Amino acid sequence: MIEQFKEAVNNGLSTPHKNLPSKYFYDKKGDALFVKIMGLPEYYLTRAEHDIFKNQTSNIITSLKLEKDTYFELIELGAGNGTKTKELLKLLSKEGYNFDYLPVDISQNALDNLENNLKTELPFVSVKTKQGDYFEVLESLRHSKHPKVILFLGSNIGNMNDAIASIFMQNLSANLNLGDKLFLGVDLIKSEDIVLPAYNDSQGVTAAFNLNLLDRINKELDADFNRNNFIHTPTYNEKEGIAKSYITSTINQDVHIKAINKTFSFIKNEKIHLEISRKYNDEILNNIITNTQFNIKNKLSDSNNYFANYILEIE
Ligand code: AVJ
Repeated sequence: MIEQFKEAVNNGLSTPHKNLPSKYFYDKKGDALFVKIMGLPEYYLTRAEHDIFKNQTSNIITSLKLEKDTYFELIELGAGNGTKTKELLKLLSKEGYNFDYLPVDISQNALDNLENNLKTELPFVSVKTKQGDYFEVLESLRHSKHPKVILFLGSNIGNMNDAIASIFMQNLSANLNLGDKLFLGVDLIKSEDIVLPAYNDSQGVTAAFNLNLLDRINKELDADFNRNNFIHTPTYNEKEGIAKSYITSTINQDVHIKAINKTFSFIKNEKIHLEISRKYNDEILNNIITNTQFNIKNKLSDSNNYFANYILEIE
């Protein structure tokens, strides 16, 4: 883990266009900052998807073509705290559907918290947590032959560029059987005045979330980044539909990273690219699933048409 982190930081800071991968945002501090982001007035994504789960719950069940007397596995990739999913679990359980809920996460701690919460809030739902890498878990479930519904929510796919997202969809498709469904949450392409503030909030929480990666490098790789010499400078291009986050060096400076045994120089106004947040439409999603067995069957949107949950089926 630390070796991978070291290599990613070294590679990312050794290229002419410096970059650091956003997957390393999520240490303890980063997790807490992301929870704060989800509650920000500017961060519409979480509310929009929750709107769909809360106000169109039976529509979700109908679109997934679930049947009460056919057992299925409801598998959630990257389960988080389950706020949205609980709306669906509540109705499925109330209406007597026959299913297990299988939240998959890399963090056992996140799974334990979710399991305990569900035990008290939805005691009649059968929960089987699966700790591990998404594809390891899917591979292990592959031979069960029970119908599967995969939930991949929260625009988590947005952090992948299109090439990586299509490989991800190919892997997912290869681990599923005919008739299995994917319920995919994506943020929709819309104007800059709505998207950019979601990544540049007035309280500076997103700035802190990005700059926390420098603190993490300081802590884990024994470096001397001074975060006061960097600012958060996100962009959004409506035409391509991608928000990008950068941090920009405000001065000429050198940073030494002991664990890598190397000094990195930054010139004034030089940017480090940290994250992409891809926004979608039908065409982009169709491109990404080209080499898979998935087909788009349906699409549910929130009342503002900011966010969508697509239903894809293996055909
Ligand atoms: C967790 C990938 C959905 O890109 O919107 C939030 C992460 N980054 N604010 C997103 C994030 C900055 C978020 N996802």
